[in-house]
This record gives sequence, structure tokens and C-alpha cells, in this order.
Amino acid sequence: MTSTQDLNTSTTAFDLAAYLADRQPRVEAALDAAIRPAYPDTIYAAMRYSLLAGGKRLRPILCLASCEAIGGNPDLAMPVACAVEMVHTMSLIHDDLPAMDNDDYRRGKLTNHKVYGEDIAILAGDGLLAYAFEYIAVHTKGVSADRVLRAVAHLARAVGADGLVGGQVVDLESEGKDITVETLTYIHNHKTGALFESSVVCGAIMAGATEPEIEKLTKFANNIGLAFQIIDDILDITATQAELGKTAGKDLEAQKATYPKLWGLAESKRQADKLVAEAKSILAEFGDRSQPLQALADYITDRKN
Ligand code: GRG
Repeated sequence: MTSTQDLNTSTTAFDLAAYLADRQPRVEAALDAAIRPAYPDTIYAAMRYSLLAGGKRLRPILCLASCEAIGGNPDLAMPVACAVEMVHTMSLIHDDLPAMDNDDYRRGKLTNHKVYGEDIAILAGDGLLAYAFEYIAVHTKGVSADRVLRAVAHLARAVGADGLVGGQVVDLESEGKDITVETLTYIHNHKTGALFESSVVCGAIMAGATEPEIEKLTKFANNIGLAFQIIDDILDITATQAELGKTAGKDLEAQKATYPKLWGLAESKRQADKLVAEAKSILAEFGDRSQPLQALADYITDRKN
């Protein structure tokens, strides 16, 4: 078996920049092809506006990397990878609405409701959410129906009251209150972690992962999901609007509980690094095929936006 030390060394050798330079345009092209302009023009334009506005494409790339980690051809996972990005994008559109976080900028551009109005922005989110599931069901090829069904169920759970929706509700109810670290972690495990988990697990399901493999990848994804959010809280304080592509300092302004508020900046970074180190060690037995996932885990704590 490959030791964690060996994997750490080989991760350093892995060229993440080259990997991303290959994967990001592939994901962009697949998303562009997934939703074409159509009638009614406004709704398709609004859906495409946010879906194709850039973004790191971290969730779909994790999905493809997870499929590879199990030995699958990443093409098998492209429809579910696109679906995950559609769900993520719709959650950003709804999160930015005046009734939620009320943001003017996202991905370096005006938010969906600022361009198309609140009514169309709500419907653009709804349209993306519904289409995400249709897209998996109709466009996944070369994967058995039971695997497709399992991925659909996993992603649906991540979206609902036990996932993003539940996390958002507790977040809204916690604004302006002193909350415990347990409540903050609940919010982020659901608002952010659930979709990371589904991205990784659904990619692995496409490749026919075994139950023990799915269990390990779930733990890996939960760790990197939480680390991602801790870094997000740090960047909200330390990065500029130009770097983030969205308003900086929003958490302080909205009196939101954050990890830096509870732990301070240095301890928050230490906790994120610890979660990523643990995540990488979980993948030790997956060998070299997990190099992209390992490097993506490192990227989560090293990123600047
Ligand atoms: C899912 C039905 C349904 C409704 C949405 C609004 C809402 C319920 C949930 C909020 C979810 C949310 C916006 C969580 C924050 C996640 C997060 C850290 C986003 C930033 O992700 P990045 O940095 O963004 O990966 P890019 O733009 O790079 O994709």
C-alpha cells in the first residue's frame, strides 16, 4: 500500500495547474452545450448568464476527479458534474436575492436579479435546479440505471432540507445572534459541505465505487467542504472585492458568525489545514489515481478566491 508520506510527495509532483487547464475548459464547454439559448429567450438567457459567468468549477472538477480515483473514465461523470454546477449556480442566484444575502456582485459580474429582476432570477434558479436532474437522467451514458438513480437521490438529498436548504435556514435564523461552533458547523456542513459531498460521491458512483470506497470519499469530501468554508470566511476578511468577484466584508456587515470570529484568523487557518491533511490521509489507499483529488484538497486551503 502507498504510504501517506509517498502520496504527499507525489502530490507535490502532480501538476494541478495543468490538470485544471485541461478540466476547466472541458467543463465550460459541457455547460455551454448543456443549456442553449431557446424560447422563452429571457429565462434561457438568465440561466446561461449565471451558469457561464466563470467560477472556479471546483465541484464539477471534484466530481470528475472522484470518478477517476475509482478508475472510471471521467466522461462517464460529466453529466452529473454539470448537474452539480447547475445546482451550485442556482443556489448562488437565490443566495444573492434581496430576501437572502442581498448581493450586487457574483463571479465578478452583476448578480442575476440585478440584470434580470427578482422574478426572473427566482425562476432562473428554479429552471437550473429542475434541469440539473433531467440532465443527469437523460445525458448520462454507459452507466447502469441503478447507479444513475443512486446519484440522483444523493444529489436531491444534498439540495433539500437536510442539505443546502436546511443550512440556509439555520444561517438566516442565526443572523445577528451569538451561535455556538456546533451551530456554525451545522450551517456550513449543510450549506457548503453537502454539495461537495455529492460532487465527490456521485462521481465515484458513476465509476462503480464500492460501499467502503464511498464511505471514505464521503469523509474526504466532508473534511474538504468544511475546510473550504473556513477559508471562505477568512477570505471574506482578508481578500478584496476584485479578488473575490463578490462584495468583501459581507459577513462582518451582516453580523454573521464566522470561524475567524470564533477562533481568530490563525487558528481558523490551522483548523482548515488539519482538515485537509486528514482528508488526504483518508485517500492513502486509493494510490496514484487519487492524485488529482489530493491536489484539489490542497488547492482548497491555498486558494486566493
Ligand atoms: C438549493 C433549492 C436550493 C435553494 C438554495 C440559497 C440557498 C438555498 C443556499 C445557499 C447555499 C450557498 C450559496 C452556500 C455558499 C457556498 C459557497 C461557499 C459558495 C462559493 O463557492 P465558490 O467559491 O464559487 O466555489 P464559484 O463562483 O467559484 O463557483
